[in-house]
Amino acid sequence: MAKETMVGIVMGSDSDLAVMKEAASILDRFGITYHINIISAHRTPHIAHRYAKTAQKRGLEVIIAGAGGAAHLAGVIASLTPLPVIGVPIYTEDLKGTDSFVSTLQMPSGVPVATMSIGKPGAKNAGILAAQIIGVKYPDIRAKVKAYKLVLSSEVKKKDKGLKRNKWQMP
Ligand code: RP5
Repeated sequence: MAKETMVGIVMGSDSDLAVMKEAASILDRFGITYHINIISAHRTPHIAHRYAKTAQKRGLEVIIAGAGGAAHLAGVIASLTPLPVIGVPIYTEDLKGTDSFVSTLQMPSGVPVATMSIGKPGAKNAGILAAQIIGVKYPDIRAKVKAYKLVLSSEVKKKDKGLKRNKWQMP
């Protein structure tokens, strides 16, 4: 059975919350406990440092970090903890999130950040990836991830059946 508060979700601003909630929702679905914090790599660097340095001791197993623009939060945290860090690039008006994406993705050799796609799909996938990482150790969570994948596949099959009457369906 999984233990308490295994995932830390952090984001650079409350303006990221609508996106990062997707990670929280999917963790809820898997019954994985998490804490959410707003911590900025640029506006509160000392707190980001403390958060990362104490994360493992506080029992976290995975960290999900979302930020937009010059999105350094995931990278800074990854540089200070041995825990796996999953980065979520937040969509931005000016550069459509490509700024966030490249800032999160292009880490130097030696400091990986598992970078997701931009925005809500990325945040949701971050939650799923966190569950998959944790599932290596906890069979109950692994089973929930497997069940989730089955639901995804049955939804697609159902949609395919819905095409039956259309002439372009594969015979
Ligand atoms: C980043 O700057 C945050 O992650 C957010 O995506 C972006 C804008 O922040 P606010 O100006 O809305 O606080 O650090």
